[in-house]
Amino acid sequence: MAAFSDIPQIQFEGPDSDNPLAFRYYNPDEMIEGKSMKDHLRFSVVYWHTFRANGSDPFGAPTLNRPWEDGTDSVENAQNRVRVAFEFMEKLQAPFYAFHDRDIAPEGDSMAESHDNLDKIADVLEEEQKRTGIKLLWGTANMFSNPRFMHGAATSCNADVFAFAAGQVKKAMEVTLRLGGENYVFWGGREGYMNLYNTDMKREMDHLGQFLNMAVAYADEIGFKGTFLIEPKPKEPTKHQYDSDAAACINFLRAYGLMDRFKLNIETNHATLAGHTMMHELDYAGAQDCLGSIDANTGDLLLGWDTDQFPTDIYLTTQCMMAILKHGGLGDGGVNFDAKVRRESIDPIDLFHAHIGGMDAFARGLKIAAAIRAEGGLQQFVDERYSSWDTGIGAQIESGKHDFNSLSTYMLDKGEADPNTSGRQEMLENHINRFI
Ligand code: XLS
Ligand code: NI
Ligand code: NI
Repeated sequence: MAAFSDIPQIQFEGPDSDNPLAFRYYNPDEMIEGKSMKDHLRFSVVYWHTFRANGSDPFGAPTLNRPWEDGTDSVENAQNRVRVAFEFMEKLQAPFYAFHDRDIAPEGDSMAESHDNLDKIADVLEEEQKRTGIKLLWGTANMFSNPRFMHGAATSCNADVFAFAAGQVKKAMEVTLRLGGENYVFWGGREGYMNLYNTDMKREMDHLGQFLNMAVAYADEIGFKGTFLIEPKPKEPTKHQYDSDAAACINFLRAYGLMDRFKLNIETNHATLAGHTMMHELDYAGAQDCLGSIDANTGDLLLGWDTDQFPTDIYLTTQCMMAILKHGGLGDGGVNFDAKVRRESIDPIDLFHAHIGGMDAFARGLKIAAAIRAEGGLQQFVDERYSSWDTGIGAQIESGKHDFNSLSTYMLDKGEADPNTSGRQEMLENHINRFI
């Protein structure tokens, strides 16, 4: 039954190891800024890509060898897959995982049958969580694959679809609670529009706000205390998604009174699709006290869609960790690898190489970011750059002691504003390179 019997548990062997099945940088118990790497990073494996992707794409058939699959959509096959998943995560030393309801259990012919299937899989998930100590980072409901959601779920033009979505999220929240999930995610898969001619945008957004408030009310009813997370993405599958980027999501949450229960789950490839860097999205969310968790992956500049590749770029992971450390860490969130192996990487062992690479890249980013912070030169530069706000007129403005009249008088008297300092961008880029 074991699917990976020839693969040992992955261990930290240090940067000089030439073993491809070892960590060079991820050393779970190593302390950084007073916290273990394991607790900083809270790595999570996604069920959908890692255990459900088969290598098919819009142009071609499945390619991936997954010998544990029996080729059916049975509950039994799904239960067996859970055991394989936990064997994998245990060998990888991944402390968390995340799922959509439809990744873990087959959808039935009715809502009742789907619920029943979910319960049968949750039984095995619960057993395996107990056996291994691996925890659920978050659960979510897939409200984008089934044709009933073609016009959206909470934003569908059809009220019955909204009702179906409510029933589905209710159940997904119950399963998440049962499995001790620390968060619950909403990614608005089709919550957007393809064309404004046929769309009542205001009505759709009001419905989404109402739906999320119902989720909060139900969480209170059943005692789910985890954080709700919205995952911004600007497009794909729809042309425009209402949760398009961090700023749009936060505006939405404020408008519908959801700020105290929701944070954001920021995904790298979604940030770049929105025309932002990941660091920007993290810093923006952090600045608004909305940084909840991250979906760690990367896109490809030459391919303009959500390619969900494993992150290996040290600059990217360093920038992520600089922003995350700056805002006090991920709390109950984690570094969730919403990433998939390429369809040409067909062997089960490729799943190990992919995750090891992502974990090492983030561990390295964490160490580099911590070293940059410890050295302090960058922060010192930023502090000095804003020092006019620390005393005199700047400090008075920040503490609310001025208005347009007093500032106008001040400047008429002074004559000119002279920000005679260099931004030193090139020097700072060189400074970062010293630590990479
Ligand atoms: C798709 C999203 C999705 C969410 C969970 O682009 O990243 O996988 O993370 O629904
Ligand atoms: Ni994601
Ligand atoms: Ni994505």
